Amino acid sequence: MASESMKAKIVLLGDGGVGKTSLIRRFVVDQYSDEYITTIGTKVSKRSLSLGHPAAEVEMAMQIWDVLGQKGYSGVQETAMKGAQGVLMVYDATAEESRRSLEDYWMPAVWRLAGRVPMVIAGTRRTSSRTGSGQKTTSTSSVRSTRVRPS
Ligand SMILES: Nc1nc2c(ncn2[C@@H]2O[C@H](COP(=O)(O)OP(=O)(O)OP(=O)(O)O)[C@@H](O)[C@H]2O)c(=O)[nH]1
Ligand SMILES: [Mg+2]
Repeated sequence: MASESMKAKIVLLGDGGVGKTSLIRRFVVDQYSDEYITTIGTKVSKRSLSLGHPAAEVEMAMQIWDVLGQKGYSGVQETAMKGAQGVLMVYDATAEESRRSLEDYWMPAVWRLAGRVPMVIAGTRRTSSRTGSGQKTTSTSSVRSTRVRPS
């Protein structure tokens, strides 16, 4: 059993539809769905991990905040950002606008509300083949991430 325990508030941010909720669902319950239901307000999930060497193991209890990405809902987004100890910034690597949004909107908001907390940037990439009717039949994806050190 872990000898120490830590808690961390982690928040996922990025434009609407970039895949934040999908990443959380995969991480917390190991499930995926092709359906897109925008997050209404915020949703908090929990997952604990044991970190470190067996002799000095730390139990990390993560409170993972998912928030809708659509602009104009700054109230709920600000509540999610306040007190965050880590941020996963998500953008769609096939939509340049969603990457620019991280620099122009999401990062300045985090610096203002949570300070210079550690951030990881993840670019999601969608590859899907569609039938003539436009229905998605297969899809795969990958996630690329970059760590941003607080200065
Ligand atoms: N092919 C593919 N589709 C994905 C992937 N991740 C998310 N999607 C699809 O992208 C759509 C939007 O995903 P969400 O995870 O709901 O996006 P979100 O960032 O939470 O959006 P908001 O809650 O509106 O801010 C859904 O239709 C997902 O099925 C992925 O890795 N691969
Ligand atoms: Mg969502």
